[in-house]
Amino acid sequence: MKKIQSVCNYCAIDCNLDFYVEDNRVVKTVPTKGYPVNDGFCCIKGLSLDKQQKTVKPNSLPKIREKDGSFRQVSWEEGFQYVADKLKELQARYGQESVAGISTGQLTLEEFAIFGHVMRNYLKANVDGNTRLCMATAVVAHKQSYGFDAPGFTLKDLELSDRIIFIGANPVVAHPILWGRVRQNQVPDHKIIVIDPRRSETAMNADYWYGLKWRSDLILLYTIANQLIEKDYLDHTFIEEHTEKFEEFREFVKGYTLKRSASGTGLKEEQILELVELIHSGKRVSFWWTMGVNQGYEAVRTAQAIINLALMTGNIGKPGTGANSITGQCNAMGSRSYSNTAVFFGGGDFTNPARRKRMSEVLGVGEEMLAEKPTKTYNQIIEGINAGEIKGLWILCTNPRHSWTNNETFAQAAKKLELFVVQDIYDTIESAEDCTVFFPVVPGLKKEGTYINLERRLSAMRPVLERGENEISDYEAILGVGKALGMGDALKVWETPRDCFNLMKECSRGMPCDITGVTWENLENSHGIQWPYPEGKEEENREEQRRLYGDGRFFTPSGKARFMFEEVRENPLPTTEEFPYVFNTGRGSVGQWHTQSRTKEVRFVEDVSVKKAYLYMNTELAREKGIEETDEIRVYSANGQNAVFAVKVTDNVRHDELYAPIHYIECNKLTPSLYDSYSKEPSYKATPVRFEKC
Ligand SMILES: Nc1nc2c(c(=O)[nH]1)N[C@H]1C(S)=C(S)[C@@H](COP(=O)(O)OP(=O)(O)OC[C@H]3O[C@@H](n4cnc5c(=O)[nH]c(N)nc54)[C@H](O)[C@@H]3O)O[C@H]1N2
Ligand SMILES: Nc1nc2c(c(=O)[nH]1)N[C@H]1C(S)=C(S)[C@@H](COP(=O)(O)OP(=O)(O)OC[C@H]3O[C@@H](n4cnc5c(=O)[nH]c(N)nc54)[C@H](O)[C@@H]3O)O[C@H]1N2
Ligand code: SF4
Ligand SMILES: [Mo]
Repeated sequence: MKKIQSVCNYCAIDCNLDFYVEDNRVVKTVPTKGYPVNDGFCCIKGLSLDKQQKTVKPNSLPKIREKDGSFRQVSWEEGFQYVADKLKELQARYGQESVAGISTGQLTLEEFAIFGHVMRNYLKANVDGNTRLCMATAVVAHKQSYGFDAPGFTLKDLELSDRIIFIGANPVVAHPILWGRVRQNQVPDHKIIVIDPRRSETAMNADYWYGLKWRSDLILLYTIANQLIEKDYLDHTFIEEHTEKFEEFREFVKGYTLKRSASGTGLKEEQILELVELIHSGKRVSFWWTMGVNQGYEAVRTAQAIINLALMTGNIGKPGTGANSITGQCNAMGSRSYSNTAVFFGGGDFTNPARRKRMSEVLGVGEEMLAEKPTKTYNQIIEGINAGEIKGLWILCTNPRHSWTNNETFAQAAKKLELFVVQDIYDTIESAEDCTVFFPVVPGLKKEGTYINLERRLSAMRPVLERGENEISDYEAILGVGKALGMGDALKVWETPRDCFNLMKECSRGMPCDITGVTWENLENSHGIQWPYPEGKEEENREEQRRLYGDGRFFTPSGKARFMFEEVRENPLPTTEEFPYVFNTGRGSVGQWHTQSRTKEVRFVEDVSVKKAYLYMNTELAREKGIEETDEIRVYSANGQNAVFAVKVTDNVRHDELYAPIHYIECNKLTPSLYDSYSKEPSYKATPVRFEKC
């Protein structure tokens, strides 16, 4: 029996697991003991990684759609050539930007890096990722406030904090191992505080729950700031030495009175004051936010309003503190720095001359081959397809027909494409229905590469199972198309994931996310390595759980963090008489993952999961409307669509709210085409709707 340590490629915790393998079968999965992230624990998804056996059938080959709609199976070489020729043909006919890609935060760092090289550098196409649906807000907030997309915390901070404040985050369901770390907190009199309109599973387990009105966090956070200033609950030294624009901020928040906040949030003035005192009485206050913040129309400013609170109270860079954005997908952090979409590999703007020069040296290509501007955003890509400007799309490791907001717009787009390549481990996903080419690739258990978790920790994915005939990885599929495109020398240093990793290391040299001290070999069977980890400074960075900003220096030109703020906007999509309820969406259970392509194969998850779309309705509302548990209702959205859901009755949602898990395609039929102004992340969590009993 062999033992192989690898990483779970579901959520951003990146638990490490020991797989015991016999006859090319996993016989036992044991969470790695001593691994600083999950030390001997993991959730049901990690334990069932080997249950995805129906993925790529042995001998699977690419499929190309014929004129009559049927599929023809072809060799990999033919598949690569077909896609390469078609991409070039479309660009020749309709222009360079007529082809696009949608990448992911769930592949290895090397896979989306090579995708960025082929698609963005060589073809000059637009490539966005599903991280736009998830982390784009945090990225923009970090860049503006700190000067670089660098979340500073380490998971250990959860154990050291005496005020753990979750804002729009439900780790009991979405990040169970992170919640486990909260449970290990031994600080006397520590308090867990949850801000969420819904009485989420985390709220149920907290000491304090603030059930504010949806989309009212910004008013609340500015009011808290104003109260902290009025009461002089500030860290003056930190503000003075390490921040910019505080005086403007002080003036700005004066308008955010308790009265205004109470009416805007629906909380009582005493509750807001209680929260202010909780923050002030904490010695190590940490704020943690996730999708309840990121997915809104003024999301970047909301995230920054959290950062502002940490800055003004000096709760940053010290143990147990921070304004900490929790990442969703296993390699979202990797894709943020190494996918070549918003910034160069390793960070830095596409227009920065010094960075361009350095990139061209490292990659061994002329500067003219490098991407020149950030990509068009996800919504622009889908709109571009529907407008007839984009004719070719290649998606990998994401299922937008289900997960994209207002998802019927994706269905329309898919039908318009002349080339639609879907690369996935299942050909049964909804997005593959209208594809013109399907590339079947192997799942994580059969490949190698690097992942970066939410606390900037790199970990090694190593092949657990051997591959069968014709089975290839995402990396090889992308490389294959690149070669068929005739990239020649531009790919010569990209032959294997290991080559790519070494390139990415060089790209990171001197950047905040410097990983030049990490080697492929040292990462294997290791405890993971957090960035930064520069060459020559390994000894200095020996500590296993490190945080940033301990010296109060940020990545802005002045080295100071910026207070970022803007007046609260009127809700562009408010409830109305016609659509009086708010449709909130999010994770449903620990066992279910997003669009369920993977987790529906796991027997013990599937056995206990609801088979059809459902939503939660408040007990009182159900009674008023004569609706009982399991009744079906038709929900009509302000986006013009409607869908049927079974009802679960609960006291944990507001009277004016319906909460739908995202694991059913009906959910995003109803969400709107509304985005944050800066990050372009969809506003998934508050759609005005009405309903009727079926
Ligand atoms: N089991 C499981 N785990 C997962 C995933 C999964 O699919 N399944 N997905 C992973 C991914 S990619 C991500 S991004 C994370 C997401 O992790 P989370 O963000 O924690 O999960 P969500 O359920 O999307 O949303 C969190 C909470 O935001 C609240 N919310 C809605 N509107 C508002 C608001 O206006 N203000 C506030 N303060 N809160 C609001 C919702 O009620 C919900 O409880 O989970 C990761 N983990
Ligand atoms: N209403 C609403 N919608 C949401 C959200 C919400 O909170 N509310 N959350 C959003 C968020 S945060 C996210 S992250 C997105 C997630 O949305 P998606 O990324 O679309 O969801 P997944 O189901 O994770 O899709 C991953 C796909 O990759 C495939 N796959 C798995 N492993 C591999 C591999 O090794 N190679 C390849 N090529 N394919 C593989 C899986 O089969 C699956 O089809 O959903 C977003 N949508
Ligand atoms: S899904 Fe997340 S918490 Fe669960 S085992 Fe995987 S990495 Fe760990
Ligand atoms: Mo996500």
